[in-house]
Amino acid sequence: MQEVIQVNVYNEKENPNKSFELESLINTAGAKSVAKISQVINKVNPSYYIGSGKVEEIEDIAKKLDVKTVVFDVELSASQLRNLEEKMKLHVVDWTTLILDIFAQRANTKESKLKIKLAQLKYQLPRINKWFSYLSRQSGGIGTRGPGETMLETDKRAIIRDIRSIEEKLKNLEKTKVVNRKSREDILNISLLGYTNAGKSTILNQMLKLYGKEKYVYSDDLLFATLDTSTRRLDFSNTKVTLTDTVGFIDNLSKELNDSFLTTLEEIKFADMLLVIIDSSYDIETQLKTIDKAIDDIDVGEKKILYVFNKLDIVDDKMNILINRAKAEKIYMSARDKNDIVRLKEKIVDLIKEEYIKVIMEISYKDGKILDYIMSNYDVDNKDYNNDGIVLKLNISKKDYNKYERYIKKN
Ligand SMILES: Nc1nc2c(ncn2[C@@H]2O[C@H](COP(=O)(O)OP(=O)(O)OP(=O)(O)O)[C@@H](O)[C@H]2O)c(=O)[nH]1
Ligand SMILES: [Mg+2]
Repeated sequence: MQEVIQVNVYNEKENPNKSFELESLINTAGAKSVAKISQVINKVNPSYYIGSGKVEEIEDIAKKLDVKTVVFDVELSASQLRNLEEKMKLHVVDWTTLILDIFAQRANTKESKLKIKLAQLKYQLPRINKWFSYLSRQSGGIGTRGPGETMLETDKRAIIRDIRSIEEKLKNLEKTKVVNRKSREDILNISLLGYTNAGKSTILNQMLKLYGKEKYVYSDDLLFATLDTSTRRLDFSNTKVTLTDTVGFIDNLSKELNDSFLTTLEEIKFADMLLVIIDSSYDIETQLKTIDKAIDDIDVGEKKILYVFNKLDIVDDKMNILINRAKAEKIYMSARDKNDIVRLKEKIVDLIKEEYIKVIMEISYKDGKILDYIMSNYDVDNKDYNNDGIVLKLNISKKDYNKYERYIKKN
């Protein structure tokens, strides 16, 4: 296994969660962290990001432990990367490269592979340097998977051509997605979002077990287990919905990476409701901060949000969770508890019904299809049969209100 030195940089005080997170990512990338170095800085050093004394310290430790790679939990500019590599004679992997590397390793659909390759090419293009290419050929390992190895031989123009061709392919894939989305327009769409490893895929699978027929999604105790959005239909008796699983967030994503991330989250824009999943056993503050930013970036703050404080079964200090999101709709639960899954479903149904509008509808006997639809999707309060058709009293969704307005009796 490749051994690396990990470097955490803090701007206020040290945070053990951050060190743990970096170590987990290094493990996920298939390497092992053999030394942990950290520095609190109040100003970024333009040449090395960290202080030059720290750079020497890392160099010494690397020599002693015979390690060839250093991984940072921050994004480095092209010149910082070059300076650090030249000074230490070590391969330097920054935060963005590490995450992209994990994505490249784990992507398994055509779309996610293309998106990640695109992000890697764009990120690496300005950062190619002799040292980088030389080292990546020698050592392999983190930060060198994907297009890295061939960078030096490939002329920059060819890379730009590659970028264009990938963008073209992605555009075509987008067209099929629009068609898929259209087929779900009538149904209420719910999106799961949250920090990586919070339990999104597990919740979707538990819901499928009780209320769905379609196949499970992949879930594992890994950071970035999910890299593609997948949508499943659920039948909550008279309320039918789709639930969409999405790629997890992580703190400190660069602007560029964030943008490519956000395109994979486009689906959220089409949601009628968001379930924000939080791992209550982990740094809640960082999760909420990261999620708030993403919600802002995708511009979906106006949507109905239910905060799901998950993994309650492994939380010691339960009081600490209760202080978050005082005014928001929320639920405390464990995806491992079947009763909690039922409670979550009920909470979702309650929130959906809050938006319903009380109406009286008159549907003629010859519009059997519409009558069927209404009867199988709503709890009807009252039915009256008259000469022309059936008069129904019920509460319906805004979507259906607009769609079936001609059947709604207005006073
Ligand atoms: N103890 C406990 N573990 C949970 C709970 N929910 C999920 N997990 C575990 O947490 C790990 C991550 O769960 P996932 O559902 O894959 O997480 P995710 O949010 O989809 O993560 P990404 O796909 O990486 O973004 C898995 O090992 C789950 O079994 C819970 O309520 N309690
Ligand atoms: Mg997942």
